Formats: sequence, structure tokens, C-alpha cells
Amino acid sequence: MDRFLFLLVLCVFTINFSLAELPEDRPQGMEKPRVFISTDLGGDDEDDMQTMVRYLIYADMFETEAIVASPPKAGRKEDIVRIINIYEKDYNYLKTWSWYPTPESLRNVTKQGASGTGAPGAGKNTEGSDYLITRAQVDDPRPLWVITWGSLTDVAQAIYDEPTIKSKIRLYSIGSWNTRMDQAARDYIASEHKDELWWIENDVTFRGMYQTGDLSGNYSNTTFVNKLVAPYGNLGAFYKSLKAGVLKEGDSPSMLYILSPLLGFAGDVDDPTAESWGGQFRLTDATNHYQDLTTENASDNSKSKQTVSKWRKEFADHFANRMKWTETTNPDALPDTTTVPDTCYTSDQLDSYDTCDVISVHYKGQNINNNRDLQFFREHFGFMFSKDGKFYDFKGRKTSEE
Ligand SMILES: [Ca+2]
Repeated sequence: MDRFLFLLVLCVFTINFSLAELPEDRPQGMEKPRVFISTDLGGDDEDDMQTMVRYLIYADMFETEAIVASPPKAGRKEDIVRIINIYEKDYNYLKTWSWYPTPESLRNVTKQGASGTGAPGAGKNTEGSDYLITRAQVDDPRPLWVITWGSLTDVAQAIYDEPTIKSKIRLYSIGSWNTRMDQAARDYIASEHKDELWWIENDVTFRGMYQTGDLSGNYSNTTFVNKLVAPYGNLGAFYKSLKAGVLKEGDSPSMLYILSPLLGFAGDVDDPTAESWGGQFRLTDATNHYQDLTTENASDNSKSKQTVSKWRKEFADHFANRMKWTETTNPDALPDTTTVPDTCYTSDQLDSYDTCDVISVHYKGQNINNNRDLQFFREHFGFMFSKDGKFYDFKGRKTSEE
């Protein structure tokens, strides 16, 4: 649906939408996801830094609970702070587009995890592992998404010290090399806690970020960086300095999994077996333990990678658009990608839309009539709106009564 048609369709409805109405009684599931990152950023592999840039560009979508510097190598808290400081240089632009967290608030939740690998044990807790327990124990109905871009050392230690947090966290780990660097931590979780833990263990699917699928033209791992990331903002320039300007981002599927239903209309965070920007997985013999469709060492594991790469156009275009936010406040910088699925707002989904005769989309007392704000609403609320005392999500599904 192009923009004109979309606005035309929008004109049919009465949408009274204001911040004052929304956050307090937002239907369950529409709140920002709580995210706890464990990263070996600054250690051995610059692709964590690429992923951190992408994460910061989407930081308005998350409630960032923590960013922990974890093993296996020499990544430290200071390495994370250094990237947040780059984010700070773009922050004044970014915050005109959406509710981005302040750089200070991100620095405040940056913690140091273990400095070496190994199985968890008594007294081996760190600031990072302790903080995971603290955040998991917060009284909040939302799960705590623990996404790991390095070894599972700190997560294993937290579970060792306080096994009850298992029921509050959802773990999405990027394995493979990270696992081999601390096999003991991973095996501790798998052998002792797998049955009570919700866990996506991604050992090969993540490679779909930079392998398989359409890598032509703007989607090549170098052209994408040069043309669509590097030119924008301090974060773009920093990205270009990493890995010789070649996109890898093997850790990014962990965050794309959470974003996919919100931004891509694909997937269901509750169901890893569904298709998602963050990949598709199979249930193992444990209750909520998911692994790749094919094993890492299978002769052909492209099937796993393709569950990410098939979405490359969608998540690459989306990221490229947002990179522009780093240096402009001009709403026109967001062009026709602000579309909604054709399934939105059809008569069978909204029973009485045609009786509406007034348009008013209000936000913070202002009339919403530009792409920037429409995108904002879509991304934050899934274009949820209320009508006749009922809340609807972006697909026109009734989500709750007022
Ligand atoms: Ca990593």
C-alpha cells in the first residue's frame, strides 16, 4: 500500500489517539520488551560492535535493562561505554524521532561480567551476574529477554547462584564459537537447567545475517555498509570502521527476533518455531529448548541460515531507513517504506469503520499527519488505536476492552 492510499484509508476512520490514553492501560503485550544484553564486545570480534550499533539505532524499541561485558576474551565495560558515547553524538537527532533512552541511562546499566571463562561456582559471581539476578527478580509481568552475544559464563553463574530466575528469563544465545570458548558454562545450563529454561540456542542460523539469500546490489555485505550505513551519523562512520567495512553481525538475530513481530509483521516471540527475522527453530526434547533446524556441522546447513536471510530485504531496508535518523529531523527523510500491510483496516476486521466520519489522530496534543509520526505509531503501538471502547492492534484485531 503506498502512502497516498494509506492516508486515504486512514481518512475513513476516527482514531482518537493520545499519549495520555495509552501507556497506562496499554494492553498486555504492547509494552516495550525488557532486554538484558551479555556481550563480548571489545573482545575478539568486532561484529558485536556492529550489532551494538544496530541495537542502539533501535534502542527506542527496548527497555534496556543491562549491557554486560562478558567473556570469552578481553571485552570490558569501557568498550561498551565507548560505543554509547558515540551514540550520544547522534542522540540529539535520534530523540526527535522517537523515545530513545538517554546515553546516561545506558551507561548506568552497563556492568562488568566475568573476565574469564569456566563453569559457575560458589563465590564466582560478578557485578554482571549479580545484576542479572536483580533484574530478573523485579516484579514485572514481562519476561526478561537475555540475549547473549558471547559466552554463557555470566548467565550460567546467575542461574547457579539463583536458580529461581529461570522462570523469569527468556534466553536467546548465539552459540557456535561462543559456546566452544566456554563449553563448561553452556553444558552446565544444558545439563542442570534445560528443562525449566526458555532457551533459543542458535548455533548456525545466525549466519544468515551475512550468508545465503540475496546478497546482490545494495544487499551485499560491503555495499550495504558503504552506501546505506556509513554515510549516516557518528554511528554510521563507526560501523564503517569495523571489520574493514564488511557487515557480519552474527549476533543480531537475537535482537531481530524480538523486533520482528513489532516491525516486520513476522513471527511470534512466544513461538520460536514460527518464521521470524530472528530465525526459525525446532523444539528439542526439553520443554522450551529450541535449536537450529539443521545442526551446525550438517553437510548443508543453509536451510537454517535461510530462515534469517529470507528476511534480509525487510530488516536491511528498515535499518537503512533508521540510519538516516542519526542526522536529520526532517520527516521527509522517511519515505514510502512507511507502509502497513494491506490487511490493515479492512471492513471485516473493523466492524463499524464506515460509520466514522471524522479523522483525528492526536498525539501530545498535535495532529498526526506526517510519515514520521505515523511510523512512530506503527513501531511503538503497532498502530493500535481505540474505538468505541475497544482497543485494536495494527491488524485490526481487537485486543482488549477499555
Ligand atoms: Ca560476539
